[in-house]
Order: sequence, then structure tokens, then C-alpha cells
Amino acid sequence: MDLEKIINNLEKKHPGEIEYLQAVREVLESIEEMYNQNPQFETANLIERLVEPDRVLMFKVPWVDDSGKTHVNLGYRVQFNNAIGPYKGGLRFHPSVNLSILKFLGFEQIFKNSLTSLPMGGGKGGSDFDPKGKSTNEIMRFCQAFMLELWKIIGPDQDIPAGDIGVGGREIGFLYGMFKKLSGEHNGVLTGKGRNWGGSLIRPEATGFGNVYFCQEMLKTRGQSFEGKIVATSGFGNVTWGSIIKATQLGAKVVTISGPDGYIYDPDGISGEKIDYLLELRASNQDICKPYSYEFPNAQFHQGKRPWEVKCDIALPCATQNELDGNDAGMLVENGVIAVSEGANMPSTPEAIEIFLENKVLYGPGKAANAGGVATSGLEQSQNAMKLSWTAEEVEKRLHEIMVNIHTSCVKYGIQPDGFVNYVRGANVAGFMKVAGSMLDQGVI
Ligand code: NDP
Ligand code: 2IT
Repeated sequence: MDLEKIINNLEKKHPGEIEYLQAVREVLESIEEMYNQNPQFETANLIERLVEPDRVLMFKVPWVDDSGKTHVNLGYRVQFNNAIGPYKGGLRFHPSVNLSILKFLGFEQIFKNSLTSLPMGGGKGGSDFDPKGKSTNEIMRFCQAFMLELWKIIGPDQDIPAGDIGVGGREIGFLYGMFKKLSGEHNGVLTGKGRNWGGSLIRPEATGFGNVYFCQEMLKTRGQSFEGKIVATSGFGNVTWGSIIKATQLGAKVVTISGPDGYIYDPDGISGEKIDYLLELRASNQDICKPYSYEFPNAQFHQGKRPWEVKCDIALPCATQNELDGNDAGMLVENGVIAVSEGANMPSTPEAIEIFLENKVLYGPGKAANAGGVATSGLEQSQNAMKLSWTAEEVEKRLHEIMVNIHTSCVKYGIQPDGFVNYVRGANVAGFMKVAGSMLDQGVI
């Protein structure tokens, strides 16, 4: 594989798609050695076939706000690769959404879904629509307008969208309602559905729970656990919330959360009624940091800063891409961090990853550590197909097993002669091997 030539060609074809090129480079760098040992991959030109999505649907989404004004947003679905199963991946609604971000997320999703061992291909979609400050009726009208285009290319054996930033249970409800009306089918095509109409129990918590289970496995390799550890996390969305609950259950104290305006340091720990309070704030679309610092006076609000300057044993970045840079990684290492486990997708910059690996930190990349969300989506699809509903305990047991297995696969492909596990390499190689084998089996298509 001529890595620099591939990246240069992609840069020429897709100028300015920074996040997409960043994600492709990271994967190619870590699979290069194994790829070169398997000449059949190069004969089939697997890399060029894998780095471009199968197709991208881009559409406009006109919708009317509560005052009667018409707005137009852009909508997308990137169907990246369906070698091992139908396209599967979330929808993101956030003003920063563009093709580069959705291509990076769709590309990552291929390997993440492969790691879960469930039959799911990779895809991602979304819109630059900003849900902040919108009324529930505006959200509903936007979701309905979005689905008017999206429904043409999705289906339970074709492409199964779910949530991501800005898309939770409420949005999935509105999207599913419109899909059902247009298609005339109640076929479970979206995941993250409400529990009364085909949703799986613990899907909302699954990404965060899975992240903590993955981190627990990493800690075990050094004879450590969450018991008594100080944890710093970022964001306060779906993934952060699930991670805090599970880390606290396992005996840790979580001391930070963040929003785009700064972070909260709460030395007493964030758990119990504080979580309920935060969830209420989020449900009413409010920023979380300032009100939290008024409600719980021991907590400090650090405006315009990121939580990675706080002394902690474990860091769980759970907000968004590139939210932890080389400088942040340096501070974490200096403060003695043992493990970093990514609830978000690609939250650490390449410089940060290098610092973690150089310093032998237990570093779990998002595509392994946050795979519990999509894995539980896969379990939701299984329940829908069987017309059954498993208990929360049953789903969590399966989720836990999947995360332990993902960790084992990462160790298999990532262990170095000195015993250090490079989980980046482990996750990328393990994810790639299955997809590559499936592509070879199915011929040039
Ligand atoms: P949510 O919308 O529930 O929460 C997102 C959180 O991140 C919020 O606290 C939000 O703050 C913050 N945030 C979003 N964008 C930015 C930004 N540009 N700068 C700073 N903060 C930001 O999303 P999720 O919890 O679902 O997703 C979080 C991450 O986890 C994403 O990277 C997502 O791709 C990843 N992920 C999600 C999965 C899922 O099942 N939902 C599965 C696997 C990964 P605020 O609301 O105040 O703007
Ligand atoms: O990034 C992700 O894995 C998700 N947003 C979840 C995707 C899914 O299909 O559940």
C-alpha cells in the first residue's frame, strides 16, 4: 500500500474534508503492515474500494417554524459499505454537520460495526439543522420533512438509521412516525425507538455503559478497576450520562461534565439527584454548566475551558470529534491518567493519540470503546425481527459480553512484544479483517 499516494489522491478529490481524511489516515496507518502481508488485498484493490462510500444522498430540507417563516437545511445519508450487513449508523443534527464529518463517521462505523460481531455495514447521516432553542413542534416538522427524502433509501434489510448528536428518542419517534406513514410498514427500520413500539430496553444508556465496560477490561489488564478512581468526562448528552451512571455504579467518582461554554468541576462527584437535575435541564433545551454551579455551590464552572486540566485517573471524552488535543493529552499524562476511553467518535486528535501511546496509557479508541451503542441497536433489530422483547438484564448481559469480546479482539491484533496493547491498531486491524474477507468473498461489485 502506498499510503501517502492514497491520501494525496483523496486530498485532491475531496479538498477540505479534514475529518474524513483524518479518519482514513488513522485507519490506513494502523492496518498498513498487516495489509502488505496479504497480497490478495492489493490485487483486489481493497483500499481504494473501501475509502469511498458506496453512495451519498444529499437533499434539501425545507421546513416552517412556529412563526410561519420557511427555512432550508441540508440533509445527507452516506451509505459507506455493506459487505457484512445492511448499512447501519446514526443521524446527527448539529449546525457543524457537513459531508466531511458524515463521511468520517460513516467510515469509522464500518470497522466499529464489524467489531461488534453483528451483521451490520457502515453508514451515517444527518443535517446541519440546529435543534437548540427549537420547539417540539418545530423539531417534529423538521424530522418529518427530513424523512420525506430519507425514506426512499432505507429499510430493515437495506439501511437502518439511529440517533447521534441532536437525535434522541424524541426525534427517532417523529422520524419513525413519518417513515411508517410513507411506507405503510411498521418494520422497525430505525433503532433507538420507544419501548412501547419496538425499542430495546437500555438502548439510551448502552453507549455509555459499553464504554465503561470496555474501559473496565482495559483496567483489568493492569490489575486495576473503577473502584475509588477519579473520572473526568465531557459533554452531558446520551453517552456522557450513561458513562457516569455505570462508572459510579462500579465505585468511581465522576468530577466533570462540560458544554460548549466550558466545564463543571464538582469535587463531591456527579451522581444520583444531580444526574436527574441535569437531565431535566437538557430536556428543556438549556445549557447545563451555569445552572449546575448555582444549584450545587461546591461545583466550579470554568468558562471557555475543557475538563482535561483536572487531575484524574480515567478520562472519558464523550462529546464530539477533536475535543481533546495534544496539549490536553499532555496535561492528562502529567496528572497521572491511567486510562482514556472514548465514548465520542474521534474525540482525540492524532497528536493526542500519539502522546497516549508514547506514554503507554490504556487508550481505547471510539470505534471499539463506544461500539456498545450500535451493538445494542443490533440487538434491537434482532428483537424486532423475532417480534420479541428482552428484559433490561438480558440486553445488558449481551452488551457486556459484546464489549468483553471486542476487547479480546483488540488485544489479539494490538498486543506488542513488550506486552503493551495498542488498541488503535487492534481495533482497526480486527475490524478491517472481517470486512476485507467479506469483500473478497463477494467479488468486485
Ligand atoms: P447528545 O446530543 O446526546 O450530546 C452531545 C453532547 O456533546 C452535548 O453535551 C453537547 O453539548 C456536546 N457537544 C456537541 N457538539 C459539540 C461541540 N461542537 N462542541 C462542544 N460540545 C459539543 O449526543 P450523544 O451523547 O449521542 O453523542 C456524543 C458523542 O458520542 C458523539 O461523538 C457521537 O457520535 C458519539 N456516539 C454516540 C452514540 C449514540 O448511541 N448516541 C454511539 C456511539 C458514539 P450541548 O448539548 O450543550 O450542545
Ligand atoms: O456512532 C454510533 O455508533 C452511533 N451513533 C450509533 C449508531 C446506531 O446505529 O445505533
